[in-house]
Amino acid sequence: MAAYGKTDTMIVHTADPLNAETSRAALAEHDLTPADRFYVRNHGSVPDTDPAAWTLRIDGLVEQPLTLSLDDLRGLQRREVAATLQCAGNRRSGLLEVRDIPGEEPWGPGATGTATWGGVALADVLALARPTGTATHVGLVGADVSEEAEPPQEFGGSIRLEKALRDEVLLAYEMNGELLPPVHGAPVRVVVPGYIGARSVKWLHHVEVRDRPWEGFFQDVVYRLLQPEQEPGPGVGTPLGEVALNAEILVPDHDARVTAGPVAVRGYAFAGGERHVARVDVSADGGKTWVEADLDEDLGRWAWRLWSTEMHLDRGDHEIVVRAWDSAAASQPEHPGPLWNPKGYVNNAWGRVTLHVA
Ligand SMILES: Nc1nc2c(c(=O)[nH]1)N[C@H]1C(S)=C(S)[C@@H](COP(=O)(O)O)O[C@H]1N2
Ligand SMILES: [Mo]
Repeated sequence: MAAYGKTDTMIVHTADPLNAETSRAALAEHDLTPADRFYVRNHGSVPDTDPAAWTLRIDGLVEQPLTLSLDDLRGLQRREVAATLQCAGNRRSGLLEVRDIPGEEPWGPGATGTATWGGVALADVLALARPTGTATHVGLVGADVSEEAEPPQEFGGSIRLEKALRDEVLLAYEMNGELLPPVHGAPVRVVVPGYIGARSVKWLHHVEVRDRPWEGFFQDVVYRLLQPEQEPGPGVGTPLGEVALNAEILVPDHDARVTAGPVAVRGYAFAGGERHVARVDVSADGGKTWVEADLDEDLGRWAWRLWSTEMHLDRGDHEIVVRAWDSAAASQPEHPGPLWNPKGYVNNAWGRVTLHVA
């Protein structure tokens, strides 16, 4: 872990490629997740990328194909966005309790984190290349080769041109005011605020402007929502994009022992796409009655809201649940049962922890 600059409180799912999530306690400590505890989701080994030799190729449906160096990129206007990244497999463990999901890791609620990202707008780079009138999608390709893919290939994906032209979508070379760490995609990664983490391609080296979505494995086969009876295959299911409203309890930890009386409860809520978190409720009686939690400082429209409240708990075992509401007055499903899907994505059922109160 230390080799990747991570604290030893990370929960490691696989060592190579490194896949590790932040513990609930570590996630609750900061509105902006420090890089040393930010989750890592890798489909291949971290590639060697020498910043001095790095180039970014922009081609496809553009009038002016380009190759940019890191200095070229740094010469463009610097922008900064506070944005939450969240893996589509965040909280998969809740779906695994419903039914097995072979071949997928049991991520808990820590496959998410929030950082400030510094870099240039993808829109500013596209403006130099000038997409043609037939362009509708922007392909994003990383330098890591994934052996999990069929056939093995570089990690890639795409977003619609409309999203790519919005100024929140960054080619980031900084994370929380420091140089982007190698394991998070140095020298340059994409950050697509409001979208599943998979679209925020790390170790970016190629941007391909297209008239259709990316046809690589990580967009066309996986990171798609399947019906329970469907099997993954090219074009099967619905591609995932915007993150669904979700919330989780971080403190106290699941299965914690706490003292009867006032108990501080804290967690996160995140609304993807254009929506924001409007309200967070916590219940100690399975949702019969709810207490409205206090929201932490608003870090901007692309970031989660941490929240906290105090609950008075008597002795005994209690289940505490949380649900959020977004700016469209939508809330979350109570149980993960109906959400089960063969790859285990998008568990946005109520957050839950069991507490032993003595
Ligand atoms: N090149 C590349 N980019 C990638 C990935 C990857 O394996 N390779 N994983 C994606 C997934 S699934 C997620 S959730 C985020 C995780 O970003 P992080 O490791 O910086 O937290 O990166 C995305 N970008
Ligand atoms: Mo992910």
